[in-house]
Amino acid sequence: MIQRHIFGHVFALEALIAAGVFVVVLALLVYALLRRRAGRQATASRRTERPRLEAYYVAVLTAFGVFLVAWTAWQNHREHHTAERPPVRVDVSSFQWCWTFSYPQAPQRRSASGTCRGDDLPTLVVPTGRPVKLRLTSRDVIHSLWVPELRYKMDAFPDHVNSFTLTLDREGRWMGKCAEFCGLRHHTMHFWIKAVSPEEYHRFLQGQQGGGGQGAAA
Ligand SMILES: [Cu+2]
Repeated sequence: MIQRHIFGHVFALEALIAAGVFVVVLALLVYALLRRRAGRQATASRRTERPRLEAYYVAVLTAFGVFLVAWTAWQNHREHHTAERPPVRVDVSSFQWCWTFSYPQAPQRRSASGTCRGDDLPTLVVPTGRPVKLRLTSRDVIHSLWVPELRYKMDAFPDHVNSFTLTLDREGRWMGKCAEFCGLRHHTMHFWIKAVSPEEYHRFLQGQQGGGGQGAAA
């Protein structure tokens, strides 16, 4: 299952429900205003409580909340527990203020790296059509790996490894950022995530072995 499709669907459904709630609340507000104007002779109700109405209100809100939490958790589970081929592994290390990406399949584990200064951004290269397991950590403070277009974000903690699996179904390049304020140059912590064909990915790893390393597929 493709990650951005799953999270795209989650976002679409939640936005739809939020829009529906907004329209219903707005309609009730307009109705109340018009009704009040129409009935100028009417006196205001003195009731201070409507237990049954409030119970309905709580029940509907609870139902929406439980559904959204359960459905989102289920979609998350689907994404992270795919029974596809064994994943390709990439180690991601964040630090003030950039990223390194290491490929354990390549013997020398060289990292395609940039400095995060100006246009010199590191590139995370992944193959298309295969699950890629990213193991994410930090060398100093808390960072957060965020790829807005793919709707993916996960925090990077020092002395801890967070991992997630993503599968990209088409070739392309997307901008990633740090989503956790981490100091003076937090705003420069950008990187590219680039999906290439399995053949090109293989060549990229071979290039790593040769010691090239600096964005052979960037
Ligand atoms: Cu940051």
